[in-house]
Amino acid sequence: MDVITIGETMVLFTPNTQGHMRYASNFSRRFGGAESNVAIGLSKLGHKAGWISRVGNDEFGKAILSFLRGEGVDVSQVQYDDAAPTGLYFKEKRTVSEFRIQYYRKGSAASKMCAGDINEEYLKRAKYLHVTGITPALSESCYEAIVYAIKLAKKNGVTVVFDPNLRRNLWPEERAREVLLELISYADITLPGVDEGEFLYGTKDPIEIGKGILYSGASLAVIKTGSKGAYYVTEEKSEHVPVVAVSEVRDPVGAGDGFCTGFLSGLLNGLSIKESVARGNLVGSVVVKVDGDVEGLPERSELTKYQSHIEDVAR
Ligand code: KDG
Repeated sequence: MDVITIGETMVLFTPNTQGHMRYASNFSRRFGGAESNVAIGLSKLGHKAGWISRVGNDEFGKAILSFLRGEGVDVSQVQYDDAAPTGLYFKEKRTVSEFRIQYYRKGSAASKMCAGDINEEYLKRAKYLHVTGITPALSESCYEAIVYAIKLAKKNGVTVVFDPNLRRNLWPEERAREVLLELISYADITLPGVDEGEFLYGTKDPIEIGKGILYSGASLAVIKTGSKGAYYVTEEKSEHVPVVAVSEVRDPVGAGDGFCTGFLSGLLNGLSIKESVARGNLVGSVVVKVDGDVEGLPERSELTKYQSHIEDVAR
């Protein structure tokens, strides 16, 4: 296994029309979850990814499992929860460029995850453990599961990659800051967006954010600045890696997961940190051109095409 990740995947409904969702009568059904987005992206790029979670023992839970399985993600550690439903989320497109997210996930099956769901034998087969700040926001038992998984990873020499993925609607600010900083102190690599960095370190300067992360013990920080690319910071070096501007952003949700996918793919393929960040930038920029959280994630054969910025018509 290359990467194992833990988190909630929800059924995602997007109105087929723009404007207030109260007027929408037709919706498209998709799937979304930061961690499984990364697992799917890695699988599409030819890596082996496993996803640990719970889904409801309901039609939506079954649909999510089939979808992830179909994308080649190992779902052997996903459990059906008989007592709680699969979480849902709605992505309202208020205007061409303004999105609003509405969750229906309180008390969901995934929020019932606990440390007992983490199997050490499974986890130690991975090169990387990928976790985000969303899962600990779901419940106390999810928080405990994440801390336990990180401890097992560290004990077994599995590199811990942490994406803070701040979701303000899921928990109080103070608790979010405390937990995210705690998890950063355990992680080997942390990948915040610059706004998350500001939330945690009180500065918008990517290098200062990176230094704050290294100070808590990480060996690498990568700070995403959206259309301006990303910065990486290590003890030896810090560098800006630009991204090619995207002409039309259809859906920005999932860009960070796309970045993480490309970045981890680069590391797994033995690329340098700079080249891996560049692959992260590339995948992130491809994802936003397509509606949906995962639909734009490229296959390996498409990477070269996108690298050369070839906009073609395949016939
Ligand atoms: O990063 C994209 C995610 O935000 C989306 O897929 C849904 O996991 C999700 C969340 O909690 O917002």
